[in-house]
Amino acid sequence: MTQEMSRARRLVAEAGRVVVLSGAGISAESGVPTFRGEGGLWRSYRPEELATPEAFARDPRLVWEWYAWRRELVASCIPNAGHLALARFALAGTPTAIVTQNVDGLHTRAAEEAAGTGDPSPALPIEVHGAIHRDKCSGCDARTPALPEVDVSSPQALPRCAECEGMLRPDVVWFGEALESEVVAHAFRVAHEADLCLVVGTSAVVHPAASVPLATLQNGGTLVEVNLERTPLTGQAEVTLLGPAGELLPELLAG
Ligand code: BJW
Ligand code: ZN
Repeated sequence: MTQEMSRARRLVAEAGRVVVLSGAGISAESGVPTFRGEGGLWRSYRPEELATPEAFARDPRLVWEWYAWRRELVASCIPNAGHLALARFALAGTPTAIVTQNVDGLHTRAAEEAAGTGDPSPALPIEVHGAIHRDKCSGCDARTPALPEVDVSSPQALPRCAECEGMLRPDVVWFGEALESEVVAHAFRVAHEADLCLVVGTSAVVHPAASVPLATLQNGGTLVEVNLERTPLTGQAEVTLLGPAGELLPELLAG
């Protein structure tokens, strides 16, 4: 075991309350592409073409096509050893909150798998950027489970709300949109209460999510980071473990 890993394990063991901030990197080993960097989702699509309300207003068919592709991709993926290690840790005793920027639902599936027939709720994530498996009406904001299939053959065929006929869209947070105020307040509250923030697989450039670890720091807590590379938070982390989350998290969190 490396010295860094021993130090990080000691910080975890001594923590009274833990908050986790996860990003796309934790799901990379499940086969979900990340957003930025090598093989990132947006290498072939510019974010402003797809993940903004303006893009949806301009070309809803293109945006739906991208999300339909991602829904199908995510449905074929399963939680990896990193998701499961976090879920088992959250269920094991130390009060832990998992804040995720991911919309893929893999933390939830890991919580259910780890809990078996027990209660998964201590390991259920706070999803600050929404969920890809839900739709939201752009007219009345009603949320519904995602339709099994979206007909993207023409703008006229795109799904509409059963209540108000408004355009349905994926229930995710696009650039320039406000995060749900209660959800974001919950994320900052648990980060403020934690004495250790474990930051996993995020480039830490998208705000306000990237500021969640700062709430732990401001209250005297410490950061441990797990990533393939350094990020804007690395300078403030007590320990940065460089490597794949699916390998490092089981070693870090095993009792
Ligand atoms: C591994 C690994 C392995 C790989 N193991 N590691 C302050 C300063 C500057 C700008 C702003 C600011 N505050 C707000 C803004 C504007 C903007 C913003 O942050 N812009 C910056 C990019 C400059 N923020 C917003 O617009 C937000 N809204 C807002 O602020 O509203 C204000 C408002 C108030 C009132 C009224 C109206 C408005 C909204 C942000 C929404 C972000 N949405 C997306 C899309 C979600 C839907 C979808 O999935 O389609 O969220 S963008 C995308 O980025 C997605 C992600 O959740 C998010 C973060 O990405 P993440 O997870 O970090 O992924 P990557 O790819 O960047 O990084 C992966 C990392 O993993 C890398 O570091 C790898 O090394 C690592 N890795 N494999 C371990 N195996
Ligand atoms: Zn509606």
